[in-house]
Amino acid sequence: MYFSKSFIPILKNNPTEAKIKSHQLMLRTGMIKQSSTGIYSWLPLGFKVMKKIEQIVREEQNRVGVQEILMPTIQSSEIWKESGRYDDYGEEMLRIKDRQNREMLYGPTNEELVTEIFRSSVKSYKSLPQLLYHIQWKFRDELRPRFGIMRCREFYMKDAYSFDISDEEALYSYNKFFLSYLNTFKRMDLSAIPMAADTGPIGGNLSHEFIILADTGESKIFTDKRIFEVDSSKTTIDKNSLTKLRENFENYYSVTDEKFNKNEFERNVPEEYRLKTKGIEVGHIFYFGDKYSKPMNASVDYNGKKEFVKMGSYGVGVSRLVGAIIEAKYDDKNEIMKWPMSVSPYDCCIIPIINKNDNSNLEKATNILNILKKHNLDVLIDDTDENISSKIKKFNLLGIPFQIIIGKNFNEQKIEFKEVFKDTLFISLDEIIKTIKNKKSN
Ligand code: 5CA
Repeated sequence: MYFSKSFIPILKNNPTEAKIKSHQLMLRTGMIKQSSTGIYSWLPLGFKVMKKIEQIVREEQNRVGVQEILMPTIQSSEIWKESGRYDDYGEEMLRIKDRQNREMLYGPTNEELVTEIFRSSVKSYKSLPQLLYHIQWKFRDELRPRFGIMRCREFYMKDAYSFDISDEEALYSYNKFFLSYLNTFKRMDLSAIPMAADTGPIGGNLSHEFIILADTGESKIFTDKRIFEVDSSKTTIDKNSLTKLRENFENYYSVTDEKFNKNEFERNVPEEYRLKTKGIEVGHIFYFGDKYSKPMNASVDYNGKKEFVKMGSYGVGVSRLVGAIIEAKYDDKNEIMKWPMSVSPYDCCIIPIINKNDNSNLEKATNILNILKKHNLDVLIDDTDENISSKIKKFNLLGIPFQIIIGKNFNEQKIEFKEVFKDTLFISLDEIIKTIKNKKSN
């Protein structure tokens, strides 16, 4: 892609309305554009990142056996009246009337709708467990939308739902999501810690938030530093291995502020391991048994007996993650950003120095672009006539992990090549391709 033809409307300065780095940078680099309060359009650069995040989330759901569906954004109020949440949900729910004057709503979450889908077709315990997910826009009329897409009104979420015959089986499902979330965030180069959390309007009594550390985060957290050392890499998806994994995490005190108890914290965590800090909630899982299945009569036949299914729900903030990754990866001091390779909008950029009346560097750059394309690398080439220092500044801001610079001493065997945050190298194109592909496959 040629920069001059791309739709990346970069702003000269940080927009003053944005208070935190991710919001500033997303507006500045033209990733998003606000359309009304807490509602955003996603422009190509932001959209590419979000779609890569979505695909990682999808692959990790599929890996633990969750099946993808797609439910609508607009729901009927009837099912919410059945569960009793139509009134409870309050002002956060966007309520709409259709032309027949029927009460509809824009879904803030989907427990009711998925339960309705389940109960109309699953009749026997032999079809359990059922694990279903979708990735869909949600709307919550937040009282104080802020920080751009971090706390907005319309956002993109992966929400999954589990249906099981017993508490024991349901906890097995819960633990599958627990592992799947650790793997999902790891693939984005994030270290997300599971923390015991409150259940709020979703309900139930078992819940974990997955939190990444960031000073600008909205969640206050209290944790034992040793939790960062817990290794999940050898966990398999059998029952015992998953139970052990959760125990290994739960050995360490780690809670959000709603669950915080000073005495417990000080009793359980030696002083040198105590960490009080802030974080961003990127995922949240809940176990709530028959909270929805009972009032909505979602039951199965279990050897002639009617059993209400035991349910859990599991959310990932797909759009929020775009901002969360920026908060985690941005280097404030040097004003440099590097996207993790797995979600980067482009694999590499080519920055030719272009002088008036001399297109030779642009031609060399185009040749390299065509070769990289053949290797399935997604490359952005800066064909503008800006000077080199402003071009480099621009790409440092865009955060594309690799830069190829084509200047006046271009040498095919020693091409100027840089990975952001690392030293400049002078290597051949083959070596460049190897380096980028290597990073992609990690
Ligand atoms: N039904 C459950 C699980 S599917 C549920 O809705 N959980 S939630 O309320 O915790 O939301 C799941 C995730 O969506 C959160 O962890 C967060 O990452 C993201 N999220 C929630 N509210 C917003 C918001 N206003 N803006 C951006 N992301 C949000």
